[in-house]
Amino acid sequence: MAEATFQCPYCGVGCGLYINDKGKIKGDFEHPSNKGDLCKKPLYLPKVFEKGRIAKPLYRQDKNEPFTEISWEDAYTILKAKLTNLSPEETYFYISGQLLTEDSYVINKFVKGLLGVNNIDANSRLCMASAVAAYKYAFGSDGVPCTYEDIDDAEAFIFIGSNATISHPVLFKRVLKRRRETEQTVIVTVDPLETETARKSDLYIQIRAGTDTVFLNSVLYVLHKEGWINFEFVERYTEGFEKAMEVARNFPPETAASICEVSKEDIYIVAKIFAQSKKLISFWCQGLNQSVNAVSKNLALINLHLATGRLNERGCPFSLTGQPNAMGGREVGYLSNGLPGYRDVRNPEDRKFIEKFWKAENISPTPGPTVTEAIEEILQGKIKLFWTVCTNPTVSMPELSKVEKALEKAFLVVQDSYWNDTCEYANLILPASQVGEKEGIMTGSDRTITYCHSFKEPFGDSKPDWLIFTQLAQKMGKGNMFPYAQPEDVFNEFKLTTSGRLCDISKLSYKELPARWGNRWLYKDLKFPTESGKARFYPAKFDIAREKGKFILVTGRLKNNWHTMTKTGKSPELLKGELPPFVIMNPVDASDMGINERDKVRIYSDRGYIDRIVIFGNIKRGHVFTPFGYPREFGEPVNILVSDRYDPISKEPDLKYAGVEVIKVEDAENIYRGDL
Ligand SMILES: Nc1nc2c(c(=O)[nH]1)N[C@H]1C(S)=C(S)[C@@H](COP(=O)(O)OP(=O)(O)OC[C@H]3O[C@@H](n4cnc5c(=O)[nH]c(N)nc54)[C@H](O)[C@@H]3O)O[C@H]1N2
Ligand SMILES: Nc1nc2c(c(=O)[nH]1)N[C@H]1C(S)=C(S)[C@@H](COP(=O)(O)OP(=O)(O)OC[C@H]3O[C@@H](n4cnc5c(=O)[nH]c(N)nc54)[C@H](O)[C@@H]3O)O[C@H]1N2
Ligand code: SF4
Ligand SMILES: [Mo]
Repeated sequence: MAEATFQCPYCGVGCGLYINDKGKIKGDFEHPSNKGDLCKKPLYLPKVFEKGRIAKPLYRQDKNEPFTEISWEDAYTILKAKLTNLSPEETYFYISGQLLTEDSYVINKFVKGLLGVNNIDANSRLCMASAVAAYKYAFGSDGVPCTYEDIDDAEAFIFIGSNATISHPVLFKRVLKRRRETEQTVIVTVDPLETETARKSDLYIQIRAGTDTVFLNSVLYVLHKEGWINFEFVERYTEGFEKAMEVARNFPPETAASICEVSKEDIYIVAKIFAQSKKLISFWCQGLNQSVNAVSKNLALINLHLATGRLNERGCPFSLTGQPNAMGGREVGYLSNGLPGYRDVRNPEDRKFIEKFWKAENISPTPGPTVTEAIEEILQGKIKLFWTVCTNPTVSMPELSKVEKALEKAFLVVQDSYWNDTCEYANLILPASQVGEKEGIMTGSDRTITYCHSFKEPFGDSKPDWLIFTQLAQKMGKGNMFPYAQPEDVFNEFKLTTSGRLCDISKLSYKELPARWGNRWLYKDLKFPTESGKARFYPAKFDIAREKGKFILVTGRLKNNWHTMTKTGKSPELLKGELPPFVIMNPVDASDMGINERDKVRIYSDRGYIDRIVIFGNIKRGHVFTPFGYPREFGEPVNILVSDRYDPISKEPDLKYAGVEVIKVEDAENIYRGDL
């Protein structure tokens, strides 16, 4: 291995890492995001680098047949024939916030520019889409308004729907450091499960899943009632306050306390913190984003910042980005409505600019289907070819029985570094090089861009993702549109699309990284890129799915494993304590049902069932929690039980709210045998 610096390929904190020539990983002390700190996951990267990798392109025409190894040349020939014979609308590309910016840029250009169709989406649809929609609504543009430096002089931190202790560990450690240094610092966590983050907080509010919009509206209600609204800020810099208040008036603390099953006092305390602390940052993540009511949840929180003037030196609403380069994907515009430089296919000027820039005359003005809609379109026979890049949908997407049926039906291309569960459904598998073997950039949660140097030769015949699509485009006769020989060629093209935009990096070169785009405060002068130049309040209406079943199934993350475990799952050190697949139950609920700790239970609904070992924890009565990432090697994936209904604006699925029943497996088996 060669000595190198690169960005951690796991979470969105975007820590800079350093690897020495013996393969030992350390935090990069020069990197602004982590200043040498790191968590446990990347320490084991070198050990899992080669286990379970895909070495060669693999092909089978018939899914009942075994795969045969083929050459890249043959793989491109097969793909060219498919893409020529099918109409662009019959193809779909599903990509990832774990790709490098250069990868996403080239793939997005291939689909929207070369094929001329917007049939592309990323796993960010399951992750950040709601935060993107909310930021755009409130501030007129996407992008986190502040940066990590703001942690260092804030005095109040709210974590709502975020288990940052395990999901964004280095960031959370920075918050704890601030608390150690300053006595008056207060940390509040709002979550149905008493997580590690909750345990380290000063106040833990155990909310009923799905009801955050009510809780946050009630905080606004109290702010108003107590005379704590900053009217000067509201009048000068915002619009829509009255409409938001109209909704909030429906939720006095007595009403909200009974819907959310929290105490009135807790609502009051949060309002007081919003009104009186010196500087407040509210962090949120998937507990707000993955919901049928997600955009409302997000905006009900942003409303509180607008109502109390908590921006810039007084605080910030800070959406935590999950994946290491979801921010880069947003800059590139990789969702079904995006174009590079924070542009949108629906905007004629944006389209015209990119068409000219790409020399493509055919960018469609209609957003393509989102990935859940694409699954429907496969089942309806409209989409015939489905191509995944750097994502594992047969574990991570909701309503898995539908996903499996669809992927069984489509001509499926899987482009991945490791053999994952989705490979089982593929016709064609393309081996991809991973971070460490390829070069390019990633953008972390607070807009800091890092250059990832490689430190190893590509595994087997694997190729960088940007190169696979470049070579295919060249094979299809579009070498003039895709002339890239190295990642820097892609970067130099992409960066020009950002010139004069919010995410302007047009003057940056690889050599200057790490560097952040935008001011420390994105809206420093309190002028917002909305029509009126003002930030917008949102009337945050409440909605919740009506699910059958005695329990609400809440899903989330494991501490030491990453998603569907294709990498971390190869390390015994990281698996320790996280296997076998478990479910957290409230001990009172469990004892009512004669269930003990370590019992094996079956969690089921009309959608199917999964088996889990019971662990007791302080989870709200009537709720159970299980991590979502276990692949089939370890047990049934939980997304068998999760519905694909979604938020009407962001179209992000309701991944954390499924109605289920729970029964001891031995009883379930008795019932089953009885039926026989
Ligand atoms: N119920 C429930 N479901 C959820 C969630 C939840 O909280 N609850 N969370 C959702 C969220 S937020 C997310 S982000 C998704 C994540 O879901 P996925 O994106 O499906 O999860 P990963 O396991 O990260 O998949 C990444 C894949 O990329 C491969 N890979 C790694 N590096 C490279 C590379 O450089 N190139 C290529 N081509 N492949 C590479 C890995 O081997 C792996 O197969 O899951 C979502 N699903
Ligand atoms: N170790 C580790 N770290 C990761 C990842 C990983 O796989 N492993 N994945 C990364 C990615 S892609 C992402 S998106 C982030 C996700 O980071 P987080 O969002 O912090 O992680 P989750 O565990 O999915 O969900 C956070 C919390 O939301 C709570 N929750 C569920 N429903 C509700 C609700 O209705 N209201 C409220 N207030 N809370 C609710 C859950 O109980 C859970 O504790 O983590 C990133 N970091
Ligand atoms: S906090 Fe996130 S980015 Fe930093 S080392 Fe841990 S997983 Fe990697
Ligand atoms: Mo995510």
